[in-house]
Amino acid sequence: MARILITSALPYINGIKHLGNLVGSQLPADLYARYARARGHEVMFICATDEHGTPAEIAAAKAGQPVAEYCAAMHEVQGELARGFGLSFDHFGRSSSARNHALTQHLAARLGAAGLIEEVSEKQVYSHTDGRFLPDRYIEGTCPNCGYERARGDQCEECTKQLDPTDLINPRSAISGATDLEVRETRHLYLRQSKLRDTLDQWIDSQKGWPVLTTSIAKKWLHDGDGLQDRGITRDLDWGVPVQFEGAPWGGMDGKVFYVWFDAPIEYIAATAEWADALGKPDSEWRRWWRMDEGAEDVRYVQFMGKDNVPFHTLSFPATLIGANFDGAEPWKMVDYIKSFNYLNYDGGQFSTSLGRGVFMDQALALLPSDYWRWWLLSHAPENSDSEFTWENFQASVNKDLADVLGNLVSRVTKFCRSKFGEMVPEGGSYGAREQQLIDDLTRGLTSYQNVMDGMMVRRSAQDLRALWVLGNEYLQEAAPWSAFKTDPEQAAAQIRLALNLIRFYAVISQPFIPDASARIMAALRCDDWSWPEDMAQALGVLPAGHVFEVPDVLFAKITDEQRIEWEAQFSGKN
Ligand code: B3M
Ligand code: ZN
Repeated sequence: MARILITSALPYINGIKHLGNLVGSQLPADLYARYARARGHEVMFICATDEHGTPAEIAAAKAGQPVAEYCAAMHEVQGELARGFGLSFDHFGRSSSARNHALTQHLAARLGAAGLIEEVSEKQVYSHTDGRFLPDRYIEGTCPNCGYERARGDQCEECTKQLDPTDLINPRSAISGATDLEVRETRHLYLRQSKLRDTLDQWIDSQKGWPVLTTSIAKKWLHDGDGLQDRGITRDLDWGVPVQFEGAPWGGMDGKVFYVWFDAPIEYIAATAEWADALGKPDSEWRRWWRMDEGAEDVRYVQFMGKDNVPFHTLSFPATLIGANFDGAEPWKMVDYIKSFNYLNYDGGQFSTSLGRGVFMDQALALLPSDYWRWWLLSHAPENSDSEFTWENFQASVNKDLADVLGNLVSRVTKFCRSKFGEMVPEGGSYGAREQQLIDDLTRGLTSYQNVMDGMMVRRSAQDLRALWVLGNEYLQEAAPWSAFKTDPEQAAAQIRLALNLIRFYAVISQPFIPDASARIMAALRCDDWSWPEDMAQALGVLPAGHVFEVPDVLFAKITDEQRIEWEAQFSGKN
């Protein structure tokens, strides 16, 4: 048994997320968390809403609400949707929490003490039309690195380069489109990341087996051009963690807040403290996950995120933690493995919040149970390249994998048993060579499934799981208890006893992917033995002869052509 700390990138507070956001971090993180728990590991799975920065302010203004109220309400909405999708966070925190304010200020002060903070008088873009400074994302323009015309002031989505707003060519306000921008002088704190370049480089080199997508992005920003740039970590905004606080090693920073990307990853730690607070646990309980000197040496820390978030997690956040430990007094737990994802596209284009194109989390749950979406999204996760959602593909995958392969097996076996033996695991007969072969095949298949799940290979895991379901179907096809029953009812009884146990086995191993369906199967089987199969023959004997069950309702309804056509039109973003 190991201790595994899992964080998902924090969804921005400014609206309901689409399925592309979900599959890029929260959902695969949940898959891994559920699996790790099922294998008996001690897991801490943390997520939170990322609530600071201009996007929150703008969204609140649009909604006509004070920003704090807007964030509180939207946090509830996002939390409810997360529950709807079965995301099993140990805590879903808020980056605006008192814990995060305190920890962000503390770490900034430590960086100051380390000589890693510089006060810089810098030029900021002020918009006359909007009557405010325009930080980061609220300036758009052409990327100086790749020429992409809709790059944001903090990062180019196209080439992932981190930018400063004043780097943009032909800048305009993303709020109003105004181009009457003026550059004004203002003082800010900079994190001197460049001083940590060699340390970060060595740290990345010492990581074993990171995905190429992760290391290539990190290495690019360490070595390209002038190498790692110092970054402004404060902004002229009202909403956020105040830069001026009691005991701050700097003065004259009133009215400024920390940059959202400085405080957001710190919330991974703060949210764990929020978890302890919510349960009335002492600080030592969260610190044993995060402090190497207080129990975290044996923790394995895994982060999940979309590729655009990788530079912040391989460079900026590690720089904060390494810098804060300059004198060896605060050894914070650093990430051990970063699982990053490409983008999910929607039917020949991109998901678009502004155009209402694609399926958003609330809409998805209104259409179909969450397991349908979980299964499709995870089995088509954009791992090695971008992937694409189409309704045709979704329909095929739900109807074939879930309804035909798994659902049909469950229904056929339980109904047949009810009609011939009653709702009770039948006794009599014995297992022969075909059953032994099934056990051997399942043993091999399970080992492979476990290996790819351990390695967080999401698509391969879905394939392996499906292959295990197929083995059961093949067995039933060949054994054909429905015909065996006519000539040899004892034989059929043994086959059905095995098949009922097989269904329980499937519920247990499928739970990380489709938790609701698994729970329904287990409830119908009147079984609460969720123990992970260690020995296949034993796992297929958990339900003894005489054990009473019920035939479950239809597990997965097929998606009809009419539904598919209707949904295609509904979500095209054209109306
Ligand atoms: N809020 C994700 C995004 O919207 C960003 C992640 C923060 S993780 C600390 O790009
Ligand atoms: Zn670019």
